[in-house]
Amino acid sequence: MLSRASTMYTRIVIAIALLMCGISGASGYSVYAFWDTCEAKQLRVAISGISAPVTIDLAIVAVNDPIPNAYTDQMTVQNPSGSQLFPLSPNTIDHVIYWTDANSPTPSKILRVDKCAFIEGDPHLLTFDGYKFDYQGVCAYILVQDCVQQSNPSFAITGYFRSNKEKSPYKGRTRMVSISLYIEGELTVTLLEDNTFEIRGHRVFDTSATIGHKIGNVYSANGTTVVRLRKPFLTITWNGKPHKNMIAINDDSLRGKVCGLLGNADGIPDNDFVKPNGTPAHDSEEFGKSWQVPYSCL
Ligand SMILES: [Ca+2]
Repeated sequence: MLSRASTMYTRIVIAIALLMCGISGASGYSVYAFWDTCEAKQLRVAISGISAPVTIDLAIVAVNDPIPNAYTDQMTVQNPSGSQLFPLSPNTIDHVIYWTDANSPTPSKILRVDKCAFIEGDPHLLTFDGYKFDYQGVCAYILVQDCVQQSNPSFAITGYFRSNKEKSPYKGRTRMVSISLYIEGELTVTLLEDNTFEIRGHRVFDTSATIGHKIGNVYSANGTTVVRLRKPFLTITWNGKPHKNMIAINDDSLRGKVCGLLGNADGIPDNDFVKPNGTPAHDSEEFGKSWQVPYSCL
């Protein structure tokens, strides 16, 4: 295990040195990273598809950090897969993570850790830009969607809000009970309250599944279900029973080009309360209703 460099300067030099080194080769397995939680400032790096233990070197570099922050570390994973948590800079949410190994020493960029939104409880919401509000809806709502083609979005993620009283679904405090992902208008993945999931309307009984070639995959373990999409490059993390959901956008091209209850991800919290017609909402009730999915209040 490499220890962290003792000074910030040394950390940066080591990180840059790691990024610059290079021997050709291919690992044959997958390395990916995602937020562990929005607030914890921790990144989970995972390796899958290996047939023997592997060790990779990581360079974790904070971007747009008032205090330059970068460090290297190392992780070893036993087969067939595993993950490890790494701390991030407390000063910025933007990071770039590179990895190398003996066979692939040319640094590979995992992702730029970007925007993270959060929904939990009854329900409390945190937009991608950090605006907090509560909304007691009882229908399905657009959480985030492609807003460049708002009438025909390339992707949309919706959440179903329902009362915690089963016999009175429209009374009492509510929480989010399922999430649906639409790709090009097609219902592609549904995450359910019991942490099972469906792909294109069909229940999946395995703990992991491929959504489709070059689209992404889903896996579920220990009460957490994760959807990793390649395009758009985002991650949905769902804990059904505590009704917790996190969506991380790891694609710079989506900055300011999404909309829904979780805002526009342009870095400005104050402009997140905007309705589909582009006008600002006065309160969370007006805002929430404006993003209601038509005919979802059965
Ligand atoms: Ca914003």
